[in-house]
Amino acid sequence: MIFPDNCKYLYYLVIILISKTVVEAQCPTVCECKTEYTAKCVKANLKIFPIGFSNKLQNLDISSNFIKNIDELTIRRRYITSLKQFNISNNVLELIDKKSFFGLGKLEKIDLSWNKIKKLYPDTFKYLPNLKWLSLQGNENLFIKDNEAFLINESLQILHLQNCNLINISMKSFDGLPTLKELYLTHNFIKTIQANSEAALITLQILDLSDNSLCEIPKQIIRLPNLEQLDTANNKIHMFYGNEKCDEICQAHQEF
Ligand SMILES: *[C@@H]1O[C@H](CO)[C@@H](O)[C@H](O)[C@H]1NC(C)=O
Ligand SMILES: *[C@@H]1O[C@H](CO)[C@@H](O)[C@H](O)[C@H]1NC(C)=O
Ligand SMILES: CC(=O)N[C@H]1CO[C@H](CO)[C@@H](O)[C@@H]1O
Repeated sequence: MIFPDNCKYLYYLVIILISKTVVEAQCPTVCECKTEYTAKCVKANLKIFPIGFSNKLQNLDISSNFIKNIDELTIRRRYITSLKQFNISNNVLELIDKKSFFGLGKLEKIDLSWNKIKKLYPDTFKYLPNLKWLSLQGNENLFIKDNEAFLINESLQILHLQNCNLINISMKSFDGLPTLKELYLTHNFIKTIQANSEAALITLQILDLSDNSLCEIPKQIIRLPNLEQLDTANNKIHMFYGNEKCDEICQAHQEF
């Protein structure tokens, strides 16, 4: 008999079509998703966050768009809580809610560079046990409190704060980041570093202060117990405290 066989093929065809539709439906039309784990929605003229992602999504690149805020429900309503890497660089983000990233237990890397963020709640990244890398580079009006921790998280290792128009830096601002290993502060206008915390930055290994307006580096910085690399090129430094450790760790091209 021929009929049941045909029927079988038809059955498979229907299954294939359905599963194809389902897979495609898991990618917003403005994005490109090579697998259900990745979505690229780059330079797509987006003003609002697209919908229709796979809930298995791990890597979302939504850079170079015009998205203005990520509110409390933006991410949760899209069921993308499996995210590991999130790139929303080069947008016009002004506002990130205190709870925008809550529940993203797998998130490791967040690129928020080149946006218009002025204010961040210290708890914004607090409940992200796997967060290792964060960039806030190029947020030119970012306000960093100097008398308390500006961000709190116990896993963050690498923080980018280049090109943020920072004028002075206070060690206390970094009090809430007890595992920080690399801090990039290059291309700001930093004139002073306030050494007002004993606990801050003790795990720091790399500190890049190049291209700023520093006249001196406080001894508390030079003596940070784990510091391996300190870059102070292109500053106005004529005074180095704690010279004994300086030779070991300073890079060659600084001016004294
Ligand atoms: C995020 O996207 C920007 C612009 O497309 C790119 O330059 C940057 O390298 C990306 N960030 C990461 C962490 O991959
Ligand atoms: C910068 O320094 C000024 C004067 O020393 C101080 O009032 C201000 O709070 C400092 N700001 C930061 C962010 O450290
Ligand atoms: C200092 C602090 O509160 N850090 C938080 C960062 O991440 C860990 C893991 O989720 C939290 O337990 C901490 O409370």
